[in-house]
Amino acid sequence: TPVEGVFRLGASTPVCIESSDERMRWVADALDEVLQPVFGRGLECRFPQAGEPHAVNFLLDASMAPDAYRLMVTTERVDICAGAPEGAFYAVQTLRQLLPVEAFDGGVRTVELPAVEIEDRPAMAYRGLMLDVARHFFTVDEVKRTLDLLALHKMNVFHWHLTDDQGWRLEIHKYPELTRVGSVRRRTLIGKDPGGEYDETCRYDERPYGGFYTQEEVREVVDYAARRFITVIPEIEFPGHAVAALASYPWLGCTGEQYEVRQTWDIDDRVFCVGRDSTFDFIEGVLDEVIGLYIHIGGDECPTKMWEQCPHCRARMRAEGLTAPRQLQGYATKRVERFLQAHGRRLIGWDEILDGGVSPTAAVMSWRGTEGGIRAARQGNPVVMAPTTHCYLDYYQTDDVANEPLAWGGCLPLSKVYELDPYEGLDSLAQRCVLGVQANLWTEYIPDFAQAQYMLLPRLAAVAEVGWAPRRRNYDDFLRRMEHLRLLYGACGYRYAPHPFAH
Ligand code: TNX
Repeated sequence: TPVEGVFRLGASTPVCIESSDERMRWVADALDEVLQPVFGRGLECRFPQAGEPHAVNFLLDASMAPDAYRLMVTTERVDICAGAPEGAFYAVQTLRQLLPVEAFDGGVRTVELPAVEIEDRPAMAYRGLMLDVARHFFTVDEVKRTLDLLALHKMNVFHWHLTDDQGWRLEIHKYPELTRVGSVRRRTLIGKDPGGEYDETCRYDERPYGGFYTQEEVREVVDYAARRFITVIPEIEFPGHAVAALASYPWLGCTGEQYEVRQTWDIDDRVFCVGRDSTFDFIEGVLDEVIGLYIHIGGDECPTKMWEQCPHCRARMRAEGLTAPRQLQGYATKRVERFLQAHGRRLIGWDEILDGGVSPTAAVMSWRGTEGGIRAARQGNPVVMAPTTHCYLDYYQTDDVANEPLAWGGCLPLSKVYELDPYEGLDSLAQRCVLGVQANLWTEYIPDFAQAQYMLLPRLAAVAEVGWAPRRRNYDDFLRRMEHLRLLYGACGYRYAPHPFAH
């Protein structure tokens, strides 16, 4: 609600925080970060007092939801009241959106904030982005800038796709070959993958490509995310998308033949052997070194062809009384989930984990449309909606493909992303199982961070709003508000796709 008048925020406006919660320091840091480009420095911060005139006052009120906030800007002062530090953090992001973009040029003495009363909170608890760092690698700094983007959009989950056929990107002390061998591919296909038909017309760049994160770097990223109230969910693909791991330790595959880290992008038949116990010893050893409450174990696109021919996998089927090879995936997933649960952690996987029979506790990420998510929610499993139809930001943004950088395919304009209804097809009981929504950025055709930004923005904003306010949407109003957000993108130095703004 707009109110008459403005508040003059200056470099000497004090920030007063009445709270003993340590994490309010992170909120004050966030405010500094927002104001740094405006004043060239942050504001002076005082603990623990609030209610000061001509100040930015922070207060926590435990009767509010942790992620809820009230933001009152009057001509006298700015009062931010939140249920917990995360709510206060979201208020700071809203404050950033209230700043006039001209102010971001720096060296400004005072800026005028319009007087407003805002009451706000997210409807969905999970508002995420998945970044694939396996197909193309992104540096720690680039990952941090991605987290900054999530913070700007009040999103709170970073799903980090760390392993795939084309590269293993996470240091594991117990299995050093994973990064020594598995993090580098000999060369990379140029152009669009013909889908298995690799002949002499295929061209490769003939350059080794690699990269991985040390565990220290991962801790740095997790800490950076936590200070922005973002949870990191690492993904270790199992049992499919495994070739980089098999190239590192050939005994993990059914045939044990010499594998090579993949240089092309289609689905590979060569997956983890789930007949041998040594495979489970391996994955448990890996997961022991992976941090996080939720562990994503992938589970997508896992062909059963090798299992059908493997004596160990066939013996496993007999021993477990399984009647179809696909059930081996259910067996493997449940076995890994038991291990995670015994260590106080929870499993999340792509919707294929439903096909082999899923435990009632596993969380399901629905990507092949929303059907898997609907099925899972109806049987009471926690669900995240990330369907290709609305959430695949690696797809083209217009149908003018010739004038766009090479992308996976499909056409997913901003308006379509915005249309996602994460509750469609679910009664109110099942709706409660839907934790939230997620955008996915697969990077087969996204070689660098500039292009990643171009694919993310502005479509990430649409996913963010679906998660924040799934029941209160109006595309024209969204587009109108995007005009300001795009200026903010520019002022923050982000690259974005211009299509939705070309009138
Ligand atoms: C399917 S989505 C995949 C990925 C690809 C993506 C391309 C999912 C769980 N698996 O391996 O990168 O399509 O859009």
